[in-house]
Amino acid sequence: MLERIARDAEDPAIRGRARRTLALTSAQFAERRTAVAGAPSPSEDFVPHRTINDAGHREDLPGRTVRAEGAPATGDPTADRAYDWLGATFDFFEAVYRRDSIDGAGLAMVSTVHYGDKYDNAFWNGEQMVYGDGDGVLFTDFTAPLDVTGHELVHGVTQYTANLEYYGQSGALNESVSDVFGSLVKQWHLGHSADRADWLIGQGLLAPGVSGVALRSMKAPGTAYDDPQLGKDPQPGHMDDYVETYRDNGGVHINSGIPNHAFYLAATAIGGNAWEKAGRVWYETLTGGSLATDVDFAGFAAATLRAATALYGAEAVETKAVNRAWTGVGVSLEANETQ
Ligand code: ASN
Ligand code: ZN
Repeated sequence: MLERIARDAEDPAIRGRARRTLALTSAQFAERRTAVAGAPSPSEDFVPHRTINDAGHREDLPGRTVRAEGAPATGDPTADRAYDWLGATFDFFEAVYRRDSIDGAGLAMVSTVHYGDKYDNAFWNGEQMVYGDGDGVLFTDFTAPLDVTGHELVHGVTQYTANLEYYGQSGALNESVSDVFGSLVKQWHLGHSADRADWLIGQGLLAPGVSGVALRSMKAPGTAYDDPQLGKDPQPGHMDDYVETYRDNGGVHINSGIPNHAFYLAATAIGGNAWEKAGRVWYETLTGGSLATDVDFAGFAAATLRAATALYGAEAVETKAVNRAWTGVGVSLEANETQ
């Protein structure tokens, strides 16, 4: 993304990657446990275990606990929003995909708000969510948009499942699945079908006066903002415009526009609620265990096609929509179909 944000996020991102690697062993253990225990019966209710901490504008984690699961509202809208959005994200994964929290095994959801001084980002550090307040000039409070919380928590889901390497195309896929399910949490929460959804990530996050509508647009990558201070949204929506760069971990927040737009094309072609069919295909792809951690766009596309075929059949409209979506963003499926 932006140089400025990349700089601010550098340390936590590096720390996060190290933790992601360390967490792999426990993630595999958790998955094995889930496999042994078998799928829960549909009547079984999962319950979230949320803890909201306040860093008091320092950068020490996790900070002071201000709200534990079931406790009344704190009166701090930022802490209470973080609590509510964790709950909405938990409820989405439970209701739609029968997933019990981030790791599928009831992992406690920990968040820290008021992190740092005018900190311009939110992130998953491998263990918990962290939110800055924004500087008020470029960005407002990072707890504001539900899809930002969804995005960050899905980095946790990815860590515990496909564990996509945070570099190049697999990194852009890691970013993209966070946008896909971040957007789906919001769509589900609002009851928006694919044709009603705004397909924006971080709507409401840009400070007043910034020329833009959101951080990213899945419907029209590259159009979310164009501002003298922020620059122009650098996202491509087609392989013809793929950005080769060493910045941003090889363009993870840039080229994610391509798989983001593929998901948008698939979901809108299928119609109805995006989380039900296109979302199911992407969810099975992410969690199904068939992806290499360094999978590229073509490999991921082929995996979505296999998932769609398994779910709906080779000749189904859903499968054809997925196929056409990848073709629509210039990702070729032919070469990978036999892998
Ligand atoms: N908000 C950013 C993200 O989740 C933080 C980062 O890791 N660069 O992608
Ligand atoms: Zn991300």
